[in-house]
Amino acid sequence: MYTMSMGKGLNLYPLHLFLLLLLLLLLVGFSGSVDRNNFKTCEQSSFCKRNRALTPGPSQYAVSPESLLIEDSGCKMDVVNKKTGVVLRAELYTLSDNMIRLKINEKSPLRQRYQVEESLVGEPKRDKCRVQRSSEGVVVTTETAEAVVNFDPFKIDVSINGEIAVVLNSRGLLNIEHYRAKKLPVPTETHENGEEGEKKAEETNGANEEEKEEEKEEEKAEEEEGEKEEEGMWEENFKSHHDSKPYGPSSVSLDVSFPGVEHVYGIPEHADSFQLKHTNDGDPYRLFNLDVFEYELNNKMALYGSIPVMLAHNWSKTIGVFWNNAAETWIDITSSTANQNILGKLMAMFKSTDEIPQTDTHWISESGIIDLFIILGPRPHDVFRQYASLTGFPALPPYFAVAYHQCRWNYNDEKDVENVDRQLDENDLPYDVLWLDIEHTNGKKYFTWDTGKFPNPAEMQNKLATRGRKMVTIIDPHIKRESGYHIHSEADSKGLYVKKADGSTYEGWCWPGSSSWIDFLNPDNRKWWSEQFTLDKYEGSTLNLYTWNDMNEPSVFNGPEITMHKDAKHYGEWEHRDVHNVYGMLQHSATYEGHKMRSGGRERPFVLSRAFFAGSQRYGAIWTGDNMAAWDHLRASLPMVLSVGVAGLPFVGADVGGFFKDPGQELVARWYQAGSFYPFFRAHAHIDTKRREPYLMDEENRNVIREALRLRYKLLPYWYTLFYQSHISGLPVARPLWLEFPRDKNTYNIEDQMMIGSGLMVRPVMDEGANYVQLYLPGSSTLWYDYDDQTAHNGGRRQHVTAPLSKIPLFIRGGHIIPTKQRVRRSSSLTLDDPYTLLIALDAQEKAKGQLFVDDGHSFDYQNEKFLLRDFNFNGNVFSSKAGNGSGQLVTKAWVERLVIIGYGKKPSSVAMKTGGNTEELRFSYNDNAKVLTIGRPGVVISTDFTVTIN
Ligand code: MIG
Repeated sequence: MYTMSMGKGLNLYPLHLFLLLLLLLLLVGFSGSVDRNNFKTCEQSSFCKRNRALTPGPSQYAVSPESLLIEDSGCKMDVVNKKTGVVLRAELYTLSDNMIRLKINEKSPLRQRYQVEESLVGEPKRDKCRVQRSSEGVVVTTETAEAVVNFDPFKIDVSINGEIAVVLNSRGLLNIEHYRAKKLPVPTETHENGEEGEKKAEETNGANEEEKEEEKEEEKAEEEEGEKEEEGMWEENFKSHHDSKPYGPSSVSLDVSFPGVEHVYGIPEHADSFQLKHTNDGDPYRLFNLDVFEYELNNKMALYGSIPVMLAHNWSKTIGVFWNNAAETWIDITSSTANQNILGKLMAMFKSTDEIPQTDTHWISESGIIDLFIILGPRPHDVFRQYASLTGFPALPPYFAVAYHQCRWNYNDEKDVENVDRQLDENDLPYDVLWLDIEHTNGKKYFTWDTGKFPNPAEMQNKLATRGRKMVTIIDPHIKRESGYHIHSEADSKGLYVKKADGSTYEGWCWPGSSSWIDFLNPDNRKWWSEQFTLDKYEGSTLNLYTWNDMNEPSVFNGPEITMHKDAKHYGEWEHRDVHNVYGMLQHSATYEGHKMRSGGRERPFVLSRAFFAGSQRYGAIWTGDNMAAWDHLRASLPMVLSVGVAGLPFVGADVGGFFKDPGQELVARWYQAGSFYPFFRAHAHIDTKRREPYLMDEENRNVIREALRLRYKLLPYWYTLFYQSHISGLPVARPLWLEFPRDKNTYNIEDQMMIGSGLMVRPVMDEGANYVQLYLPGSSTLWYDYDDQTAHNGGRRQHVTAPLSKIPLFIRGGHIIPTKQRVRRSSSLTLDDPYTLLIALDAQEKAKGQLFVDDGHSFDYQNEKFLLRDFNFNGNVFSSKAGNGSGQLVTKAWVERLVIIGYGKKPSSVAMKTGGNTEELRFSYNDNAKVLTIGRPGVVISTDFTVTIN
């Protein structure tokens, strides 16, 4: 990736070019896969090393009882480190809808600690509770939840409905490295220090002789108590990079245990299994947004995005924890057996009553405060709603964004764009969006065009728009430092850039050469950024042009770990260290606001970001970055998509086809089949790869891809409805099986199958040469129908499915109604008025339910009730379509073409439709083998209430 685009539009001086080449060689190495040496291990990150070295045992922290302050919604108390005397302030609040928030900060820190607000939609709503002193501590109770605080040692047990769910600090790993004054080496000539020296000495421990003696003694005492200064506390080096750490050590850490839980999920982003693994045999999971070249699979190394959310699931409940901290974070996971005495209630659930499993986690962040949300469910659906109430419900994407995206680094010029567009059409391959990567710009100056290649960008967009199509351009956060580049001139003169530790402008290398980075932490800067998207400012843009924010970890080619120096300074004097993991989300949010702004708040944005954090779901989609055209990367995409989804961000996908390297045709075809079930469905490829647009495949593979695309397009009404449901419920769109079958233990470690909403289950073929799959049909009382031939299967068992190249193993869940549009056109917006076919899959009781959301597909008008929410219901022999709860009004021509009732037992004698006062006979056909009843042409507009009775 780094080696290739050299010379393509990089205007560099020879010396710079030489240096950059050298750097790139260093970065890439010769290995052709991730260079682990570029990234820190826990051992190389001093705060991680120090905290990981803590030994479990009773906590050295205790609450001072007289400090307890009782409030309506919780309590506050001082927590004292018994060894050092440092005093912390803990606040424990109950929040509405079954959540508890624990904040721990230093009581009077030398320097303020960063408190992350960017992730939250507002101050979380507190709930009233009962707070009572007990002999051991204090008990906070709501109707459903209870937090028992033990004063000495400090420890908190949280339970839901009488069942213990989360235990904090039971292993005594709470640790706050308080801000302290730096100890100067004992000066030899105290009084001859310059003014500065004296000042500093005063600030630390005083400068006179007596105090010096005291100081020495204190030091000695501290050392004995394990408070001695270690290497890496006051400065740290990594490879050739220096971190000046002017404020010294500042880490926070806490252990969080889940009694009765063996399965934990979440904390994306890692190229690893969906079910989280133990970390005893290597490093902890790391959360630190990084641009990792050729990332490795089965690895807990950090990647582009971070969501510090973990779900703990077992047969009886699902619990979430959200560690609201934006600094570099490491998470250890181990297991143990729980103390049976406190867990009496849990015992019954486990067969052998002697051993209760427990998952222990340890969270370590470099700076900031402990701000922990305990999300008490107890059902999976509750957890998603609760988490979204804190960090925001996912944005409702425009309809086109849910369709298929055609991307490549790069489509070279207007001719190329026209050609790709035409060939897709000629081959009957539907698509909605064509993407332009960095080469479309003039010298990697975002918001500009290479006018040689793109002389008429607006015209190009307008042409595509005649077929309902959109375009996307890439806009990265690094700004080329070139005089005369309007974005740079303004940013520079207005002081919008991130600063270095010494206050000067931060500079680094990225695609354009020497660059600076917009400081998105400053709300004014974000507003300025948003304004750059208005049509008059962004030349050559139209309302059909959308945005891709790449490299926003941020990626800095010559920075430590390819990112920004931690001692760089942001708005409010915060160090980059404090805010690293929210940086990318803030660019995402400012771009999102820019899209809103350019249409006067009418049109819904579409922005893809590579970096993300808790809250990114409010701004659009993310993708899993630079994967590889290899079968194992195809397989890895499912657990990655699921992990991001369960962390509250539903709009996610992986590069279809694989970014690096050239895939064989079978891999491309199978990847399209899997990708057509990613919530975000985009093909993408590295600039050095051969062209691989679907029309370039041989006939067999081309047909397979066409069918996968057509299936996505037919199912768009269902997908779009799922995104709407996600928008109001926080639920992911692509779901792990256990989310739908929380009590089916066989589902807990399945990661090669996904539920799409609650009605479809897919198990893509992801092995070379495979012509069958083994899959699990969950739910012992659930009926499943093969999507292609409607054969019925009982759940609660494994199933062999024959899967030649043309087959995607896909099942409809009995009891669910799937709205589809069977006519596929060139792009999704051309299908607006097309009729619906409802797939009605019956459960064992011959019942089924479903929903459909319809609006204009692009504006915010749905917020003014301009939308339809249809409730579909089938009960024995009557189907009904009614306005659902909260449905508004929408004028639409789209009508109902067909009802397909799957699993219907016998041929009927007649079928009648009733709408208003009218009754009318409907045509039907019945397939006795497949047990499918197809009812033709109800013909009513979708907004009409009607019933169909089968006799
Ligand atoms: O350092 O813009 O992940 O999708 O094609 C590489 C060029 C920069 C990385 C993105 C990739 C994109 C590429 N970018």
